[in-house]
Amino acid sequence: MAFLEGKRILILGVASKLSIATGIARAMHREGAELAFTYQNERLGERVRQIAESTGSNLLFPCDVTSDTEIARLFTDLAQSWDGLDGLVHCLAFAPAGELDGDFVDVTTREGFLTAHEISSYSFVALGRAARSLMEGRNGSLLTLSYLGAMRSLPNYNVMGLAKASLEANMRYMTASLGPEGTRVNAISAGPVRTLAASGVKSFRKMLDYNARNTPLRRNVTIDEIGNAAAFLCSDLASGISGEVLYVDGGFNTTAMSALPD
Ligand code: NAD
Ligand code: 0WE
Repeated sequence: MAFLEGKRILILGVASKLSIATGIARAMHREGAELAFTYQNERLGERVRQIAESTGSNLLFPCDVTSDTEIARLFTDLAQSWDGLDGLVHCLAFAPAGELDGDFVDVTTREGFLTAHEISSYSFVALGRAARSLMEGRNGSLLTLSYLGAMRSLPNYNVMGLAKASLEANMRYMTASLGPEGTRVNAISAGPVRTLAASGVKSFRKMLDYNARNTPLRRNVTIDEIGNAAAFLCSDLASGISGEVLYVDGGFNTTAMSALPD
């Protein structure tokens, strides 16, 4: 198959081998893409380097998305190796821990709201702008990762739900903006996965169990399944798809009641 042969794709958001970005990198490498990676800080650099190497890449750049300077430097550095870019995968989010534990109305602060939206939504358009000239006219593709908490409320996801709603709208506005120059923009709304970001969340195991029991497929999704959908969306097989939120959640979002109770 190798439907990403000849594509150069930048992946942001690898933190460990469990990261959704790692599953995406594996699938894209398998389909023949050339990959580059970013890491948030030096603490994560070594681990990301190993994962990059396992996908045949030695292109590795620091980028904390709260810094305009680091975003700008990322693309000047990347342009030293690549004269164009075909794909960018935005696989990062953050809200301060206190925002994700307790009653939404009680725990949501101005500062936490701003941080969540800055890192989890604003960064996508900031990266899209910085990547624009490298991607223009190549039928390239931008992809971000969302969650059902953008559309529905659930316990503790709180301000992250607002940030994901913003991210999905951001994706649609970027679609309108970049479409005329041939660039597509999409989101994957993934079911819950045990990653580093999730391990910081109280009762995440319970949530995974609830989710598996109430999903049409009766199980949770894997980072490799999310990776396969991501590889497809960034490939020419998806050349007619832009502005879309693709659910990779075993069908969870489509049910109002998964089965009759006993
Ligand atoms: P993860 O912890 O493996 O990845 C989160 C990444 O965000 C890390 O690599 C971290 O370094 C990065 N990050 C945070 N703040 C940053 C900053 N200021 N600058 C640069 N990078 C920063 O967790 P994950 O679950 O793989 O998360 C990846 C994406 O998938 C996120 O957008 C998350 O919301 C989304 N998502 C996760 C799940 C889930 O259940 N795990 C489900 C749906 C969507
Ligand atoms: O988007 C996410 C995780 C986002 C996230 C997680 C953390 C934990 C550690 C953002 N910021 C932080 N900050 C931290 O300090 N998911 C979709 C996974 C997730 O997180 C939840 C969930 C699900 C599902 C938090 C509460 C409830 C459900």
